Amino acid sequence: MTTAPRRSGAEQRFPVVVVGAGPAGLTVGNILRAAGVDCLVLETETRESIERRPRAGVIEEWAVRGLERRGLARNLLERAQAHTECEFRFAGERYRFEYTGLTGRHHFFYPQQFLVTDLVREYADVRGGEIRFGVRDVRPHGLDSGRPSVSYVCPDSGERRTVQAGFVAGCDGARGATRAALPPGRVRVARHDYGVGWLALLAEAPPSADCVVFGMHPRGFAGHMARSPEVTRYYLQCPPGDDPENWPHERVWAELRERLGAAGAPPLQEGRLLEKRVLDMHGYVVEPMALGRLFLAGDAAHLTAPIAAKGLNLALHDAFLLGDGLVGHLTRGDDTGLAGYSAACLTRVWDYQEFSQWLAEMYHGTASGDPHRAGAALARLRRLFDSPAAAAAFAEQYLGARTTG
Ligand code: RFL
Repeated sequence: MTTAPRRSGAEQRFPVVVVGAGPAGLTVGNILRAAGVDCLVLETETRESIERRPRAGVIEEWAVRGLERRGLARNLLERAQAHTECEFRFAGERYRFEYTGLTGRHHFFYPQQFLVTDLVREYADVRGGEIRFGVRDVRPHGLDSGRPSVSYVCPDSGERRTVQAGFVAGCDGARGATRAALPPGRVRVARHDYGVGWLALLAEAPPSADCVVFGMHPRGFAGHMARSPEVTRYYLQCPPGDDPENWPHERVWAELRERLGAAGAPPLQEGRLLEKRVLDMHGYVVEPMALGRLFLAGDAAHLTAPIAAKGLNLALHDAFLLGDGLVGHLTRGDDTGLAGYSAACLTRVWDYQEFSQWLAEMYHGTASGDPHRAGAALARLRRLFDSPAAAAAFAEQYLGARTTG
């Protein structure tokens, strides 16, 4: 067991300070606690808020197995739905795509807030990890030095506190403080803008199909994804920066009916819209994902637009490697995991970024207004159903089945 002596107040010290209690940060924290490593998780939101925040729902099988191996998938395995196929709708027809038959793998559907609830309970209530919610103005210091620290404003007293850290795990998402604290010029940030927006919707309505549905339509892409028997996520392509207020209830359902309409498709089960926000589709990758004693993980290091439902999966992949690497260093003096961390993560990150671009063109080409792009997008779609080799390649990428996590 590696536990550093701790003192109170401004001089507290932890072998690892994890910034952010999302899937990445909580998974790292859980791996550290399981190995007896002391750590502190700092989170700007309240526990109630992170346990209720709806986002992802699709988890790849290798990621579920990775959680299971670390004792973190008990509820997930009991409650998640396993999906074996998806459906494409285009040119007024429905096309089922059975990916499990091609890969032997499933997708698991489990709302992200359920996973976060499981992870925070395991970390704080079972494994005895320390976590501070509601902290403000988190600032990493001395990242490049051998003695980093993190300061934050305490929600109760309003005082700034500083904790010394052996390592800082930057797991604070796309708008966090750790990536922003990287000295300019020390890392490269590669960005991609897809030039489209998605209206992300959560409807209080049961799913309208027994699998994920993708609609490619001249009016724009539409998506349908079950979240629970009572709640369904929908997406509608829209202009980037569009105002959700431009999308009243009637317009949303009329567009969904139109874009997801196909011969023999069951009618959509409509319901109250619980969430309506516009996401501009863009991505970025920070290289390398480590600087000195700071290691970035998850959305803090790379953003994958939800086009291919990969972000949560990548966050878990990073967290497995970072957690294991920190445990190796802190308990056995083995630096291999930390030394290879960035390169090992980035292989999968770039693979998924490329797949997102490929998929984005197939989803959005039809509505691009450019007949050449529209024709090519349709050819890309048809190939999935004409060519076993193309279908197998798609299934492998869609399931993240090529590399193991
Ligand atoms: P998170 O989940 O954003 O967690 C970061 C945590 O850090 C906190 N925080 C800070 N804490 C301390 N100090 C600061 N300065 C802080 N700033 C922020 C935040 O409050 C938060 O608790 O990042 P993480 O852990 O890297 O996890 C990434 C995933 O959340 C994300 O990639 C996915 O949600 C993306 N995504 C999907 N991914 C999938 O794999 N499958 C999907 O089906 C899927 N669907 C989606 C998605 C993302 C969506 N949105 C909202 C962008 C659907 C949507 C609509």
